[in-house]
Amino acid sequence: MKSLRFASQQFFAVASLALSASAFAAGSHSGGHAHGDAESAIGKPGAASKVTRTVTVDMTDNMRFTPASIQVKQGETVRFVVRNKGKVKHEMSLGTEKELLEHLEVMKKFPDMEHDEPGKVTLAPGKQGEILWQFTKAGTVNFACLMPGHYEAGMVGKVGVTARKEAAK
Ligand SMILES: [Cu+2]
Repeated sequence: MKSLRFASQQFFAVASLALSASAFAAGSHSGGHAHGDAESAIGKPGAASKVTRTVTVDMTDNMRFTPASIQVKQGETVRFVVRNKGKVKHEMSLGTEKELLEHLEVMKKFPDMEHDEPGKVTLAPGKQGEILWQFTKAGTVNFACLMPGHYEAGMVGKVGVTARKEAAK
């Protein structure tokens, strides 16, 4: 019990570091715990009523996402229908490259740890899940599978977010 508690404290220490980094990047301070609905550097959890597009993403044991490159417009809310077509567990995690790498380190230390985050779905073989996400900032949002060894094997992808034309000022 003691070691488990230590492990989770470590985990949250690392996780909150990552969180405060993204809160800083977004120019806001959400006060620490949990992403909630807070907007981060990569956008925010989407509302089902605002979905403008559905993108189906397949995950396979050759460590690939299909498609691995997705183009959206700034402001768009996307429903990702994520399907694990493989025989091992996979996940799709949205994040900045920095966030994903930090997360990867945590996963290496605590491979069995699963935690719910809106920009992420972990799926057993044959399962299907969803991520609803609104891309509020132009640029690139990365995604990856952070199961041990998968990121390293190239299980990554990118969402390109095209800037919305500025309304007349
Ligand atoms: Cu994977």
